[in-house]
Amino acid sequence: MRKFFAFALVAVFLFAFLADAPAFAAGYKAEYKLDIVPNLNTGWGMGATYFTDLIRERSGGKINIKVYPNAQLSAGKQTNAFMLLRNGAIDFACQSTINYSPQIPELNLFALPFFMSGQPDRYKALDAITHGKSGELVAEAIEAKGAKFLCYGENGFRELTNSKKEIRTPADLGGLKLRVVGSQLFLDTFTALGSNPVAMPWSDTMSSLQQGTIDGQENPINTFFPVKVYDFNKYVTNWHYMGDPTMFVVNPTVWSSFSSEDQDLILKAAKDAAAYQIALARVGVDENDGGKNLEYLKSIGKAEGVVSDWNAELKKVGMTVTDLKPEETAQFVELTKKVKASWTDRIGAKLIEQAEADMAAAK
Ligand code: X2X
Repeated sequence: MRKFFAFALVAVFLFAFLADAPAFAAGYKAEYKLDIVPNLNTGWGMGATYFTDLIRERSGGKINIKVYPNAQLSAGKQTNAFMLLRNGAIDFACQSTINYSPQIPELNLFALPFFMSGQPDRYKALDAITHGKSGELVAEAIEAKGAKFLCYGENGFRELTNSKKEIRTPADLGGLKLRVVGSQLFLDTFTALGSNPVAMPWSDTMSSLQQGTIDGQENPINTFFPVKVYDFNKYVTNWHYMGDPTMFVVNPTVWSSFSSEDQDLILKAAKDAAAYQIALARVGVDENDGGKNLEYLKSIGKAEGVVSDWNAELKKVGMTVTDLKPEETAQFVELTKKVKASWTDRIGAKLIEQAEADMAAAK
């Protein structure tokens, strides 16, 4: 009889443990929240969704993350999102360095005008930073402020659109009202170029373009195309003035709640999703990629519907596409030199020098 009770007791415990295994094992949440700024059909959104899909699949359904697009988790206030990640209102994020830059000044490095595109190959230059010592220094700065950093992804190089005229030189920008992200460096850059910048959340941009309260905006093509900027802006200038990487990050308390096997799984998924997001950001716009981004997307079964020539696509929807001559770009570079000088102390002279050394070594 005693034996029977002992056996029954063990059986009951075992059943309770197995039935409740995922939650019991580690006290995981039923669902985690992941923050992104644009909508789900942008490269940024597709990369973030792939991250959560890989984690769900590879954890056998144990770790579920929901992507919240359109800055819903920060009620549209995208430049406050870092505070929400830090205090745990947001568990995960795939965020642009621009949106966290008000709290983490080192992140302004990437937004220094013509910093990477001044190099012979802008993509090599960006990779040299994100894979180099300077990228590590930036990641340390992020962690010091209270986020677990996983890896860099990519929004893309940012191009300029407007409703008024073709932009070839700074003189063409005179007085144009351009929407920029709520970051001082952007206001400084666009003021230095002679335009009239207006800081505004991305979530308000499309309606402001429609109403004509602003004339233009700047974003990577695969972020502005899916929201049909071309309905209001007929001119696009490919000036590549800054490369905008994303960061896959986690709230540190959430991160430490995961077992070390699950941490490995999440980190690996972030790297795989970042590779996908980076390929989406580059395919059809990197004129020197020799087809390798499309090949990569094919290799992971994700090439369907991918645009392999963005300039052709932009023309198809009625946009006038302007690629700048070197002497035209040089005029923008000249006018923004003082912006770099005035931001050096805030970003850190050592960090900028390290980034320059990383880019030079990769040439
Ligand atoms: O607000 C923008 O321009 C966007 C969507 O690119 C960012 O979140 C930085």
